[in-house]
Amino acid sequence: MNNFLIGCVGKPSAGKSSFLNAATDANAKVGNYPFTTIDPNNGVTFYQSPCPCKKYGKTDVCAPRYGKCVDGTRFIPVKMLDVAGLVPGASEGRGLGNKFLDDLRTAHVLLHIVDASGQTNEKGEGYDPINDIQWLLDEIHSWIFNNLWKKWGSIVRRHSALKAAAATTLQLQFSGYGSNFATVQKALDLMGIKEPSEMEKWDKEYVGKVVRGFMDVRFPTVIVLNKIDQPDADGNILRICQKYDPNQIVLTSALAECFLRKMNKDKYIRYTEGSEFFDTSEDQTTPDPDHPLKDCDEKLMNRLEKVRDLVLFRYGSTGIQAAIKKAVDMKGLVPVYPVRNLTHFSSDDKNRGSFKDCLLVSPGTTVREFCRLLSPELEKHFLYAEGPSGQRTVG
Ligand SMILES: Nc1nc2c(ncn2[C@@H]2O[C@H](COP(=O)(O)OP(=O)(O)O)[C@@H](O)[C@H]2O)c(=O)[nH]1
Ligand SMILES: [Mg+2]
Repeated sequence: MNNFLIGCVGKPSAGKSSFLNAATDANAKVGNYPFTTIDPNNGVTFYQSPCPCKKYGKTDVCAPRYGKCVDGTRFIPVKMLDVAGLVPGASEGRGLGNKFLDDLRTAHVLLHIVDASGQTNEKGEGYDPINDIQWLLDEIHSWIFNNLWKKWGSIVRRHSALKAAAATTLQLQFSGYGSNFATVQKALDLMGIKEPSEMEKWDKEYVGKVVRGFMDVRFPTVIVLNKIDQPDADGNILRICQKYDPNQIVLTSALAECFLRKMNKDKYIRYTEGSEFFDTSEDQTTPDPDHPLKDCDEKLMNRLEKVRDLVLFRYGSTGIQAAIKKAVDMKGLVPVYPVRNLTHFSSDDKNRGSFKDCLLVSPGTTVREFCRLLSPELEKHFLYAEGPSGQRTVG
């Protein structure tokens, strides 16, 4: 199954837990997923992608083993983690510093949840959320940089003695942050650092820059501006979008999504995750006998209208699905559907159900590597793979 893990980080009260609730399917039988432990900080969310069942006319027999397929849209399960405990000074061991850092190193992409309304800070006062983005970068940077810099002398001596490549030397130091050689090499390439790297000449400032370059590759981050339903959010959003790359930013209301999901579950409305609309019983011109809706009282109607006006109408959705999509897209992951039979697109020899499995993989993953992800046994006997139009791939 997908090992990809999205980590929610941010200041206390920014809305991390709410986001996790809003994004994860509380109704799903969590134990059904091979990778979940049932604890409040973990969840399974879904990346939505067009399912190949539509293209190949198999919608009626599409049978995902995990996740679901709704009218040709595949909901691919992705793990999510609430990386709680980051407080200012965490890198110096304050708050839940170490637990936070342990969690952080398991995540592949970060969602930085920011309270865009700037309602409260640690001291319970209003504050400017624009500083939060730099603050998170600084916290992670201090953590990695301080560990590296205190050993820098001996790192460089060893490096020179072994005449090692910079990527080899740095990967030894960075492996604890869940990095691999390719990650470090990519960071060095992006910074234009070539061999011989002359690491001996790097000063404190330059090492700091290298750490920053490494962070960009190792911890791609989506900036999630949360609490857009709050009146003070507008101005802050505008300023943050001017300062940072808008492509990195998603606007959300975790609270609105939690509310809409609950109303949908309790059958007051019909609402699909990610949608711009929902229907109440009043909106349904012809009631759907399969999904009868209860009538909303005035108080409920007012709350729903508010969500419609302040969130859905203004921003097009609650943004939760958009944030998940951005996180997966930021890593460039692509869904791959392994099947045993190219007529039925089934996974067993009795042709029961199509497109059972789906894995998100990095571009450039070879078919052989993909086999290893499916099972080491399969890789041992690997000869070639065949695509839907009969093309064969051997490596
Ligand atoms: N108005 C509004 N409040 C929110 C939103 N998301 C979270 N909150 C509230 O912010 C507070 C802190 O949320 P929580 O998820 O516990 O934050 P965490 O400390 O980052 O996990 C709670 O009172 C939430 O109800 C949102 O989108 N809009
Ligand atoms: Mg929390």
